[in-house]
Amino acid sequence: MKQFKRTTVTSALPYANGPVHIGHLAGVYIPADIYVRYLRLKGEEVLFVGGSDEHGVPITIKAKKEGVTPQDIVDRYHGIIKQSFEDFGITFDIYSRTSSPTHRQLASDIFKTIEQKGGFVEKTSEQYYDETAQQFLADRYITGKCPHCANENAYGDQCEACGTSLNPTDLINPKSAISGSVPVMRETKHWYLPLDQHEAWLRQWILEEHKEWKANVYGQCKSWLDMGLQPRAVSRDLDWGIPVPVSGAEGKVLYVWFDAPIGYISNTKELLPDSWEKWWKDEDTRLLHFIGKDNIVFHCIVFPAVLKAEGSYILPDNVPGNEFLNLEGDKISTSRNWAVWLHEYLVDFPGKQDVLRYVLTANAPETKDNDFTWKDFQARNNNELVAIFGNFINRAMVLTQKYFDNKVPNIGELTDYDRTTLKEFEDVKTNVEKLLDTFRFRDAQKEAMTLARIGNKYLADTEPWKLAKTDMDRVATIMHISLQIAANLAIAFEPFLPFSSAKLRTMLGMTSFKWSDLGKLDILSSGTELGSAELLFDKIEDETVALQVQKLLDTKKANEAENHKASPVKENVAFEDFQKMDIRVGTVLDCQKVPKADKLLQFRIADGLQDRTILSGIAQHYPNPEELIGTQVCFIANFEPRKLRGVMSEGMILSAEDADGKLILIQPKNTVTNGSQVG
Ligand code: B3M
Ligand code: ZN
Repeated sequence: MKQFKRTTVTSALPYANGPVHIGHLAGVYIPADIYVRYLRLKGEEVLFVGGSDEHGVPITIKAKKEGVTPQDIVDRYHGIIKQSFEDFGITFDIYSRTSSPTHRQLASDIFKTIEQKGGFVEKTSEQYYDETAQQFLADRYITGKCPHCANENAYGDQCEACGTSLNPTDLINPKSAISGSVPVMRETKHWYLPLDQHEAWLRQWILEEHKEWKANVYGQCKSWLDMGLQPRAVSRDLDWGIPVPVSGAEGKVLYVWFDAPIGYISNTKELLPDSWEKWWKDEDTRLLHFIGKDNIVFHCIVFPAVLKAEGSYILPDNVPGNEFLNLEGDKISTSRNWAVWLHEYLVDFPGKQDVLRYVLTANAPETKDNDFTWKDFQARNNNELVAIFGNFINRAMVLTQKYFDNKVPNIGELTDYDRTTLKEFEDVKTNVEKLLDTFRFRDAQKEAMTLARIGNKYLADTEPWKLAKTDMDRVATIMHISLQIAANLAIAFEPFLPFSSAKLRTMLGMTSFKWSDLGKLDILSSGTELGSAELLFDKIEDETVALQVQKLLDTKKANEAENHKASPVKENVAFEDFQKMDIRVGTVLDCQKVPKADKLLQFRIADGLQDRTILSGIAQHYPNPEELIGTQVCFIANFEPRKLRGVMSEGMILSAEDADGKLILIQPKNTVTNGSQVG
């Protein structure tokens, strides 16, 4: 493996059209920050670059919706995002923005260089144009009827009702979202990056020379390359962005994905105007991009092709891309407000940044999508941070206070048991390093946690509190070792839980510390005065997480109410057809869950004839089925009988589906005779 002199770490530039949430943190910023902190602790030369991505169509749409300028939008969210990262201890060396003058200049320069080298292809094509607003329409700005599901409000790039991705020309009755007028086709010229011409070296570089990339990243690259690369337009007809810096390009801006990754370089330049180039142009620099899975193609294929076409930049050595984090089983969504927003979390859990960092790392979507649940958050806090980590530190501190006047006691003769314990925690260092070096942060954190487990076991096995009456020398050795384990924890957890590590270092009187001390037994010298013992973590109660769950349920309800449009009315039916249906009322004689079927309830219905059994898939909506006994329901009496789970179901019970998907039985308000027909 090549030895590098320094590392440039970038993390995806979030769009400044909304605040950041736990998905961003888990997928990109925490892993990047852990890695950077680890390198810094090892004394390596590293630069961590972040910033906001302030161009692109979604920002202009949001601005239009709110009646403000795109600049207003990005100013607002850039501030919020930057603050959230600071609050969560993401230690960027610079966090700037793509609207900065340095960035505009550099992105323009790079475009010009490529253009002059003949690295683009110019092509004319037909695109929708709004004659009223006098502008070309981005895909998102065109709405119309979806050819697949007939949704009237599909967008030019996607129908959100059926999820199909579309081209603007697929839409039936297209309309401009800006003026409402019917758009016309008009010719427009764009600059294309001929990715097809880059395919050969990209194949060699990724598929042959970077087999060590994470399987999810490598796999996605491979499938793109295997499909064959197509030229990609790098300009757009839009009035928000960096103007295309060549003549004949009036009204055109650089495509957001062309300029955004250049932001990594511009932000470095803004921070280090005189020495930025060594971070981007020196072959001895290792470049790493931390990103989420939807950004893989841009960082592994498009941006490297841009850099290669320009000619003076290094390419990434690795792109540790993650999958997605879901929230309570659903995809996180900014527009549906289905998220845990970082700024809101801090209002509800002040000072608990590390708890979230810990849980998100423990659950990081490193190889597949993962789920964040409040229950898991609570369990990991209570059962791991409080019960293992916090408990060990607290015992070590309290015992030292009690027996040694709050000073690190002298170490005496080691027993075999001590030596076994020490060996175990020396191994932890090797393992944690191996895992961090290969971007396996969840396992690395788990491994670091074994230090606390070792510490707890050591105290439990040696029982210093029992020896205190007979052998204070031995107690001194035990506490000396325990405090060294605590100091090891402070180092090992600095990358993961920086706030708690700092607190712990103060408690242990550690003024300086470095990664190379990890695994050692002489981090704290005997006689060192300890600080006062504080709780590192505290228990999170059921009520607290219940409130968060309720908050999400409220969001869900609000979304569903907003989105639930009654479905279109079906084709007309003739009266005779309706009459074929025999709908009746009956009284529930018995109702219970069908064993081993989550959804089914088995009803016994008095129907005014010989009674009947009907199975109905509403069990999840009626958790106490016995409460239905004695009430009346409506059912289709002549519904073809069918066997379900070995039981013959003789009819179908009617229920309505509420906006939130809940099924509610149709029940007459006043009691009617069993067997009465509905019509
Ligand atoms: N803003 C997309 C995203 O936030 C985009 C990343 C740019 S990285 C140069 O997912
Ligand atoms: Zn559709």
